[in-house]
Amino acid sequence: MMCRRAVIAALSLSLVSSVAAPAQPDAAREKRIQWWRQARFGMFIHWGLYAVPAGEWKGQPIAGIGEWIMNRAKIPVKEYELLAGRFNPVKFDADAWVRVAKEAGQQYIVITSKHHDGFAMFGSKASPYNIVDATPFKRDVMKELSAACQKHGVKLCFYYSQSQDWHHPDGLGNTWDYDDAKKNFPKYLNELVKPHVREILTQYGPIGLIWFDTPQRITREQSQELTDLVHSIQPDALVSGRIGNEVGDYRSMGDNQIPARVMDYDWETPVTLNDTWGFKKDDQNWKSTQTLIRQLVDVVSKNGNYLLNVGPTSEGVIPQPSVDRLLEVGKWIKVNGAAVYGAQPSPYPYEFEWGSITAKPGRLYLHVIDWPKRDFMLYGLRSKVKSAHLLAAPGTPLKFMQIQDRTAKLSVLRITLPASPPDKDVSVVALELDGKPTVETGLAQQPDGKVTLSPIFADVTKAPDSGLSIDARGVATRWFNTGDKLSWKFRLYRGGEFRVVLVSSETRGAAGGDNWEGGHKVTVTAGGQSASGAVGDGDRRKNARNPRWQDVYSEIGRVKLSAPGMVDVTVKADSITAAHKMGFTLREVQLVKIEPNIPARAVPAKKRPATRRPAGRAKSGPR
Ligand code: JFZ
Repeated sequence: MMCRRAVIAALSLSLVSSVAAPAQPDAAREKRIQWWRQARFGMFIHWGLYAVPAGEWKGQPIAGIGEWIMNRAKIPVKEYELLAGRFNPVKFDADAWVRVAKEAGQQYIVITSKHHDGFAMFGSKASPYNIVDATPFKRDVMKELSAACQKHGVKLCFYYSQSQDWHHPDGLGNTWDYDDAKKNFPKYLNELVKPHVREILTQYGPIGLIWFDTPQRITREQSQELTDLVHSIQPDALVSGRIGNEVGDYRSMGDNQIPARVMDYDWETPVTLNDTWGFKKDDQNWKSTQTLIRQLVDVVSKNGNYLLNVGPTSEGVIPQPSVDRLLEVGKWIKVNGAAVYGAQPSPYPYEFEWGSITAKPGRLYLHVIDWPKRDFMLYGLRSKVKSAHLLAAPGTPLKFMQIQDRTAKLSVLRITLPASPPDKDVSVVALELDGKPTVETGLAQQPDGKVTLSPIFADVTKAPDSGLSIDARGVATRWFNTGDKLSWKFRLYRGGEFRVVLVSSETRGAAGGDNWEGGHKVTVTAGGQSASGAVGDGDRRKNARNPRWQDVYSEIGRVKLSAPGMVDVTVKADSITAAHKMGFTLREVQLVKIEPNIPARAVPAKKRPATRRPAGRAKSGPR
């Protein structure tokens, strides 16, 4: 029997490869994806029979995500079916749900029409195992949601589990009731999936997209057939990347995964507000509002959409902590929405520690999270800035200057900001430019002196039998081989002495579990000098962009670099500990300048005219 960890690893691997290939680039797709690119922010709703047990079975808490309880507790079909008789969401109010999404600024709703448990949350003729025929509630909640969505101008979309169906004898995933070897998967596709897909596309008006999931062993022909079926009924409906076999209209990242760079294709990340999709009564591990806004702008800055989940209760209520956070995000969006809706990715391919950048024609938006103590500085912007203001204070222009440093071949934008940020979470500076944003796109040192090198930008040299791969987050994983090597080139603007810091990362989502190992000896060579040391676990920090993962910082030495110019960096492991089969996991290499680039006094003090110095106070130091 495979242990659970291995199952999860296998699942994520298969999905990552299934979503990594190009989506179809045809004209029909270009047309149907326009609204989605404009929308940028959606609400995911996981709602089904699993909300009844809410994470507990026969008095026992069941570990893992709530909607997987049937699988995790190996609940027989006959027993699980009884939950339908107890599903009576008397407090369900479609209009109230859609109003929450609307207030939060979410432009589309993706709701589970059928999850892996096989229960249809819509009225269906294809099978009686559905909310209208099998529950005391008897209402077609999707009809009500469709009406509310049309009223409020929110796009309705459906999640549909096309491969896993733990209820149908020929669907995938249920091995405790049905013999996997005897399954007739095409029969299940023909008898249930296609009729279901036809129903959800004909009974509820225009549908924004169908969010297929976990393709598993669906073939390319089968994925294509379902995609064609969707487009034949509603040509404007998108198909998610998780239809499998690269036939979707856009790609899905792994759950809660945000890549470390701007992607040149359309993608979406589904994100949980706590640690489950379907409601679990004991899960109170809520993300902070700041994390949510930070992730939203980070995703948009990298060319993606942010699909944020709620898991309503079996009574039909969205948990209050979810509503509270969504409404706070909505307040932020009311002020800053111009930097999100229809926004294009950052012209810089890489991340900034202080926040994120989004763009529009003739505009850049700086989403500042770490409010600077002094001036805000940005390197590498070539476009001329015409004006700057905070979105929170549209009538108040900000002072700024743009200078060219000839020796460093460097353009510096310096903006004078108020002492405290207008928003406690994320404050947005809008820059009006003299045209389309143009920047130096190469990896470069930042104004704080630091250089950050992500494996996602590295040249990878692999030993012949290496399994090294860069995961969807940009973390180098499966690094077991001392013959593997990553290398980068970056532009150094200001030289000096640098700490060499390795940022290692947890490899699996489960916080605090067995998901990291250290003890490796690693050598970094930068500008011809080397630093070697061990990856230890002394300095653990939650990742600022995704607190789900902890990062482990190890300073392994120092190097001196002289500027300006291009610097080569390589990283190699001299020995790797792999007792727990994780090995060396590298999120980034940092070169941290000991003296920051910004002098203590950013703007030189003006020479005061001698005549105005108060008499009798000879307090000034040496001139
Ligand atoms: C799938 C479902 O199994 C889950 O219940 C939920 O609906 C979620 C949104 O999608 O779970 C996944 C899918 C992909 C990955 C991990 C979990 N992945 O790529 O890492």
